[in-house]
Amino acid sequence: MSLPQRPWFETEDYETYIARSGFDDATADFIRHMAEHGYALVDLGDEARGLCDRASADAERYFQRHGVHRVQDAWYRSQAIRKLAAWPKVRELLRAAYGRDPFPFQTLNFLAGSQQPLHTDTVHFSSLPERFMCGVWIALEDVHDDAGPLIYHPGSHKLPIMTMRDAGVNHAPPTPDDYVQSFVPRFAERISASGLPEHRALVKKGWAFVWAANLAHGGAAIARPGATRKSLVVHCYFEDCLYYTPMTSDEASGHYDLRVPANARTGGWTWPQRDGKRARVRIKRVLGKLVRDVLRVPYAH
Ligand SMILES: O=C(O)CCC(=O)C(=O)O
Repeated sequence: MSLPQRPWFETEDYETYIARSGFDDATADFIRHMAEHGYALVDLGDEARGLCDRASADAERYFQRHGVHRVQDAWYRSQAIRKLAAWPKVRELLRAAYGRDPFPFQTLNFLAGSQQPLHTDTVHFSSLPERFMCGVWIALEDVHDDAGPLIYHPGSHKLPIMTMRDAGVNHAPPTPDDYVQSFVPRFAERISASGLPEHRALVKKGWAFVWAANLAHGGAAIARPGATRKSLVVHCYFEDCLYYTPMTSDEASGHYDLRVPANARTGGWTWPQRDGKRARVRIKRVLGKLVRDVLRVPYAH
């Protein structure tokens, strides 16, 4: 059977897909929630809950050593983080909702709320076909309202994807400053104009909040100084796609800065390909990947 060109839950006939696939009720509910709201909550179960403290302790070493609140790709050195990133129940649900097999390509551990401005992941990581990317946000402790929870706008995944060009950046390639000065304010205006209300994710330890690539989300302000909000964000791509970085691409002129994403489940990489045909990737990207793969050092910042 050929792979879908759009995630199943983002198509108009997802009910027909659910009916013909014979999913159990929990899977069907997950797909419906993703379709209607752009996110869904999943209880990862007691075994995963048991891993949360180990995952926090493993990340803590980097927080302390570098005096930071965020570490990227700690899965390279932590079995607990890697196991949570590749949790089989999440893989099954995502495969059902998207119609393609997912793989975790990046992890981020946070000690405290990120206070990140509202954004979608489509501007940071994208794919061809589009929308085959998602975030799996795992609470490593219960999240409290004053600790800067994740904020999100249910239904915003149905809005058109906003690119840097849509945000008024007309030179290529765009820069991180363009993101801060143009994308962030324009995107906030768009979400405010949509009238979609803001929600706060008070997620319990061992639960995952899964978001669609185009769901508007960010981090609320921390109201209690010193409050922790230990979490693990897992970014996933899906099989047989081209993976690229929109910020250093120029989609309008057909230039895609292709990536070779890591695969935290296998420990290796996933080469970008489409319809079974492997893509050509800039040598700079491949060398960067090789170095990263040999060193396998998490990045604390
Ligand atoms: O955890 C947060 O506050 C936001 C995380 C986030 O936006 C992301 O990883 O894409």
